Amino acid sequence: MSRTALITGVTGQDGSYLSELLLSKGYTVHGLVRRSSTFNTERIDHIYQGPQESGRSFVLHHADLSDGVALVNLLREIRPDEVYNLGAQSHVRVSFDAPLYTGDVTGLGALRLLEAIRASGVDTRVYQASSSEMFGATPPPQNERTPFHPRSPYGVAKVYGYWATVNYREAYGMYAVNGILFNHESPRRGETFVTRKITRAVARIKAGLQGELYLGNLDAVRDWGYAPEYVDAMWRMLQQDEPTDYVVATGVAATVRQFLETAFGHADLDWREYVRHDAKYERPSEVDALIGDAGKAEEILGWKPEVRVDELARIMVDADIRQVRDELAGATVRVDR
Ligand code: NDP
Ligand code: GDR
Repeated sequence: MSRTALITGVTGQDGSYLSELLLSKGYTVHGLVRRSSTFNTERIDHIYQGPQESGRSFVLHHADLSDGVALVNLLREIRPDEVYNLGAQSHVRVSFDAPLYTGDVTGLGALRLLEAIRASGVDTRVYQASSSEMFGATPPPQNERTPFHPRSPYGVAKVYGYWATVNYREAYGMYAVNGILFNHESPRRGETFVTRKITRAVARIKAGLQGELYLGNLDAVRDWGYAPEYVDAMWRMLQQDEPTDYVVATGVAATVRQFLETAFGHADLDWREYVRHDAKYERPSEVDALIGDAGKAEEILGWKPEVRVDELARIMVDADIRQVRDELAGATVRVDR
């Protein structure tokens, strides 16, 4: 029997890769899309199936993590075997500008979904997209036993979602797990996260479309992995006999400056000629260093990362150079529906 999954945040970076993975495994995938005045399905347009098609395996629904009743109704209608909660206001800097909204969607949203599962009585497994940002000020290496010390409204909200997930597991015996994922990137990464901001700038500078790149703190250390590999870890977490929480990371550290060096170097450019500082991109409280220890995921899930930061930077630069080339050639065509 084909299995059914519900993904919140299906239009995001991870939602798009996870949809592809689950479809390739024969799942019927339902995605929660929030209403927008512009198209927000660019990352999943290539797998979109219109409402007129029969026997669809990829189905989108309008709903929102702020609407608990809609979540209950959706769960009753779909009755998924697995639920992946990837929806969030996921930008750390923005969370300082919109702290209550971030708390509502990223924190309470996780609880709304858990409570909707309980209230609907649907027997399902649930994955919560927890984050290394929860470790915040606690020094690396970080693993499942590392204490949390979040440094942003986003990190605080994710800690709330984390504990809500643990609580529903303990209180109601739900198969509910936290994937504590360290930064993971790809050509589909949002353009305002630092890696993509850099690789997109490299491509645009190379094409003569941009002269400068404004950034904040270049000393931050991150453990950057490759998103398609990380969604595979999410799926594995829901296939075990017992629910438990996992760190997912590469264990390899790099500063933003090192990422700049690799990305610009790959296009034969010297980043020092183009990068300028703007304090606007700094955070009121910064997370200095995140480096994960994913030993538990390797041991229990058999999960191991392949792509490390330098290769990741090259993959992203190459993809952005292709994209800029296509844009310049006028090849970006949106099919209306
Ligand atoms: P993205 O920002 O790319 O995607 C976030 C998704 O959440 C989008 O589909 C967005 O919709 C949706 N969303 C935003 N607000 C709401 C809302 N009110 N109701 C329903 N959906 C909403 O994030 P990623 O794909 O990078 O990350 C996926 C999840 O994993 C997030 O929860 C993130 O916080 C977490 N995470 C990410 C890490 C990373 O390095 N990428 C690391 C650790 C955790 P729209 O497209 O309309 O904006
Ligand atoms: P992060 O990712 O905050 O780790 O959260 P981001 O790419 O935004 O920042 C990484 C580091 O780069 C520094 N930085 C800048 N960041 C941005 N966005 N823009 C800049 O111009 C810039 N200049 C320097 C930041 O200060 C920071 O230290 C991501 C998100 O995907 C979260 O949702 C996820 O939970 C965590 O990763 C793990």
